[in-house]
Amino acid sequence: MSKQSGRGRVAGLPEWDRCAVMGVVNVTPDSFSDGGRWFDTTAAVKHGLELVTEGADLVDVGGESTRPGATRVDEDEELRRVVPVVRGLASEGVLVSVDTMRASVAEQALAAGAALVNDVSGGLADPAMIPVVARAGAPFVVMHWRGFLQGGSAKGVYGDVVTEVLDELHARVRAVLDGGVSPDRIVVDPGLGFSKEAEHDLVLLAHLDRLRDLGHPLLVAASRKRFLGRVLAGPEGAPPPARERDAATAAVSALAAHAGAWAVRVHEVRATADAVRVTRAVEGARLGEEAR
Ligand code: PMM
Repeated sequence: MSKQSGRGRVAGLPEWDRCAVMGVVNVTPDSFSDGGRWFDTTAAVKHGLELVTEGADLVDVGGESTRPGATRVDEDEELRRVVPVVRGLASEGVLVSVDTMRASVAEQALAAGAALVNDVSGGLADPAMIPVVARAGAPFVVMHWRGFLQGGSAKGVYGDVVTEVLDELHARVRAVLDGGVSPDRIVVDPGLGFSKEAEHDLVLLAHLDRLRDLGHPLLVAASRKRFLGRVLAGPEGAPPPARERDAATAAVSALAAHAGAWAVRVHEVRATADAVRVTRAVEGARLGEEAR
């Protein structure tokens, strides 16, 4: 994908003429951002369908919280949470992404109708992940990840965060390609909030153009994250709770769409669906001027 060719296209998925919207369904009792309200198959499927009605192009289903300090769920429990929700949404014609670090969950979710694998570890957490994705010919989100310890640890120390994230993502993309995943099915993601402080997330957002130089469609997942709480709180204040960060999330969606992101991943879809459409309309107006 050249810089000129826009936000890029992912083989095996539809092509949108704007930044796509990925709605989040966390099927977890302990998610920091939606408090496990959808911890039930029927409620989770219903919520996913509502997100589509609100304008989600894809729905990302996850059964394991990745928040700092969260304990891992065991494999059977993750399968039990995720697979029926994937099946339920896919059977309704929803384009489903599965958010997992486990190859077994990815494999069973793909068999249940998932169209995309979203692995926050970029294939690092489970050595069987890349072979499973390659064999299935599935699109794969490769996120920047430095391991299970997050925030406050040495893993969150950077000299030049943009260059280091770029280099580390580049190395992961190489490993994924070497493992047989086709280049036109790889999506990259800076991993906002993962081993990163608020200032790192902001610098990465300021340089999405450099992340696009990796040559793969870019996913930006800022929704309700800590750095937004910090920005909204100001230097002295207390950060608002996750649920009160949706307007700030929509602002990031517009910025990311304008910077050429392929997709944004959000919990509250409606405002972001509007943001990406307004961004598209402004881009259309500019293209119209340039054509005149
Ligand atoms: N962040 C969370 C979960 N999954 N997937 C991708 N690709 N990128 C992210 O930054 C990311 C993710 C954080 O968890 P949440 O859904 O509970 O906010």
